[in-house]
Amino acid sequence: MQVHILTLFPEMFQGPFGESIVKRAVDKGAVDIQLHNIRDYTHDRHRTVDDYQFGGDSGMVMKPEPIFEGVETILAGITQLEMATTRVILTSPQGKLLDQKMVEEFARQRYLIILCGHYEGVDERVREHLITDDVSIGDYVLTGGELAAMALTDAVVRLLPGVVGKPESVTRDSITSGLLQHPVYTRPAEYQGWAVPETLLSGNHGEIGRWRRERALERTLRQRPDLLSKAALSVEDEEFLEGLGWKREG
Ligand code: 6GU
Repeated sequence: MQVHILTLFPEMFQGPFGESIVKRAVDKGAVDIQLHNIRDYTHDRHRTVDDYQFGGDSGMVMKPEPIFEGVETILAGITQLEMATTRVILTSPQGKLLDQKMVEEFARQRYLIILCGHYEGVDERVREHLITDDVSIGDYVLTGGELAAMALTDAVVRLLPGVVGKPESVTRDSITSGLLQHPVYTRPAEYQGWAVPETLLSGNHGEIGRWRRERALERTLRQRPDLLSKAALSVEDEEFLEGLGWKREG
């Protein structure tokens, strides 16, 4: 997969992409991440990327010309057929909330172009005529779309074939299954007088499985009850949750 990121601050990406799993994925050739400075697509002496907004109001707006030129330059290296399927993603607080389903969809593409929004926003003609997906990573405001682009890229890269060791560590993890992850423990079996739950040391895989499922259900109910309506729940799961005061919808 090729990920092209258009940003005013390409240096911000060096840290997160230069370490750990993303770095390994790049080194292995599972992903090719290319950073493009939007300022390189300006032609005036001051390399202007923003301007005042029509209609007044404070706050600068990202100009359309460098963004169109940047995206078009990237697209010039992509065949016609693939161009039609290339996603051009804008990171902005006005975007659709990113979730694992969207991440999985992005991970199936051959090319992603991510435009990092800034200032008060980007000229609406960019959104109308260039962007295929407008994405936010949560209901809070960041100083720019770079951190969101990093989060999105990281989540996509870990799904690419061969990047995370075992396929089940990707499919069985939190959220993918529709529930939050159960608690996990490692050695020592007792630390400062706090013991690891006995069931986990029992060697009884049936009981361990049930313990994990129940803890995942319990935790999801406490922290993210909204996830339960979409999770695949068995009759036993529902009975367990009802014992904790949960009520089925509808
Ligand atoms: Cl994508 N951009 C900004 N500026 N703030 C955000 C965001 C994006 N997602 C959540 N907050």
